[in-house]
Amino acid sequence: MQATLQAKDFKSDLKPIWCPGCGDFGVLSAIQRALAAIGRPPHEIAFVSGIGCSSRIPGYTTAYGFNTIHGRPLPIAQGIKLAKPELLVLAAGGDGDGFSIGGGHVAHVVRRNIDITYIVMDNQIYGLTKGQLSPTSPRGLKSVTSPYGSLEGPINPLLSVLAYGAGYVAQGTPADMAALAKLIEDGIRYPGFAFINVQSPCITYGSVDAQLKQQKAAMQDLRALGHDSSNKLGAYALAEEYGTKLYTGVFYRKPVAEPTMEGLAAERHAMLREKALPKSDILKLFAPA
Ligand SMILES: Cc1ncc(C[n+]2csc(CCOP(=O)(O)OP(=O)(O)O)c2C)c(N)n1
Ligand code: SF4
Repeated sequence: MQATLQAKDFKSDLKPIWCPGCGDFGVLSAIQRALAAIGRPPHEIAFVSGIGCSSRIPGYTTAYGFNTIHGRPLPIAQGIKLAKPELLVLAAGGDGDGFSIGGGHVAHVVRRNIDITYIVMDNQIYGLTKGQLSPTSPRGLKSVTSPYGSLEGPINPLLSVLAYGAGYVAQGTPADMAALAKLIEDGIRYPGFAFINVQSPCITYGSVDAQLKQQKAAMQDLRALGHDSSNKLGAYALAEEYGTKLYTGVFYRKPVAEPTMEGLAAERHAMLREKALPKSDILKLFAPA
């Protein structure tokens, strides 16, 4: 029998090179705790990321990791899950990775409902490339690419993923690591695509109002507010407040999960296998009439 796993079993020997105080340290610990609670050994987990400070995260775990190209963790994670449905597949990255260059992939992973848990470390800035505007930066933000304040409004990741039809949409922060670990665990247990937006502060280039101390004061737990996570319209209304209020918890959890694409694909393969010609007869298809 498998010995009980602990968070330290998911900690690799690599020392994170994030700036001291970066929110991603807390996200890493929360993921390690969640994986220990799930209890699948590291070799049964594929952890895919894009490029960015946040996307270094798989390397700091003992799971199989794939640091792909900027904006491409979701297509690669989908391919892995379809090829090896028995694996637990996680995808992670930054807000730029997920909602700017990679934004076009989100709708499609949602509509396919592939059983992947996608964690976005949303620091509202490009951290790795030294502080350019990101798609979730607030309007007016002064950055190296917007020295007089940005003219653009942010996209709303919670609202867009809800509108695409995701079955599990949550938000957390490393300011409450135990709650974040629980959200990640729930997302992994949800049988379908799960999205967790994490307000993970960039202490070097990010806004001073979004640091852990300010988050601790601002966060409001959705359950404590009486939100019923099966109420989709209620979830939309709360998600509208992205950027103004820091709601944490599950915005929406589909009460009855829909079939996953890897499940449907397995059924289709079984059906086609029944009708398939024996290998020895395949060449007969090309025989002249
Ligand atoms: C195709 C491509 N375009 C641009 C880049 C440069 N680049 C690397 S990381 C990054 C953005 C990082 O921001 P984010 O995804 O929000 O992650 P963070 O570093 O803030 O965690 C960019 C633009 C790249 N590596 N590849
Ligand atoms: S630049 Fe920002 S996001 Fe990157 S490691 Fe430093 S604090 Fe974290």
